[in-house]
Amino acid sequence: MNLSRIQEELETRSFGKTIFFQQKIGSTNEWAKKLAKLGASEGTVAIAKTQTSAKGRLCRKWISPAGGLWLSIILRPKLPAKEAAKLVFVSALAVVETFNELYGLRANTKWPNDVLIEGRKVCGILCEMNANDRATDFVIVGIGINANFDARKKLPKDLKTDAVSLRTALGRKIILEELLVALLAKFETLYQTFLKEGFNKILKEWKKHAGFLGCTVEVADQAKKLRGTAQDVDSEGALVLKTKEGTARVFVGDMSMSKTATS
Ligand code: BT5
Repeated sequence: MNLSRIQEELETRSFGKTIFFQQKIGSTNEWAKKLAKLGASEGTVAIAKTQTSAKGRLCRKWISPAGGLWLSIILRPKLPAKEAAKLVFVSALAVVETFNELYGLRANTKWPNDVLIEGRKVCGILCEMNANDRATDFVIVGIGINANFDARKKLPKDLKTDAVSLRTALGRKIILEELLVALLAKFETLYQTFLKEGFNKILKEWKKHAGFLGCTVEVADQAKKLRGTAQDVDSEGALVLKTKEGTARVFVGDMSMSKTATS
């Protein structure tokens, strides 16, 4: 990772003005949390070439071989926790728009925290925060992008059909520095829009890329599984599901496309 090239090319106000880089780290989110607690300013980025214990939601493993873009950004929005949680949508939209503008790729947002290319996961996002009902101290936005490796070779067997990398999708290697610069610029712009104009503007754009709306899906949280038609994602970020029993709003869970249609 050529940090001086990144600093030269970045035209952001705060995103990426300070970048910490390590060849190998446990998790960039954990690292960024420590930096935030030590007072790191908004926009500070922690990047690693590989991660040895990277996390997804619910402490699931995130596989992070060399060639990926594994980063965490520290944000300090003046928002209560409920609003700050919507940053996962802002970041997913930033990833999708960056892919489109840099590579002409059409990627999709998938509720709540994924970016897919042709139904396969190319990016996962993990937002963690130190916040309460009234205020947020910091949010760590962790973004993992499968970039310059062959997902079929570098990821475990069970992920081979569900995951994809940019290299495979584009048929060529990409320049990681170029991707990072474009992503930070896009994310900062959308973050400002979110703070100034509110969530609905972001959500409207996010939904334009949401390939699952109108489809039959299954949503599992820790307690139960629901099946129905994904009707909408509402202004709270909840998935609105039309089930046989009526309409359900789901705030947390894993969504998958159903193999069989609803009756
Ligand atoms: C996520 O969780 O998708 C959030 C992933 C966030 C990773 C970034 S990398 C930088 C930062 N530092 C961290 O420690 N984390 C963040 P979730 O929706 O729970 O999905 C996790 C699931 O995705 C796993 O259980 C696997 O099934 C699958 N998975 C793991 N590694 C993958 C990969 N490289 N590509 C595609 N899918 C993967």
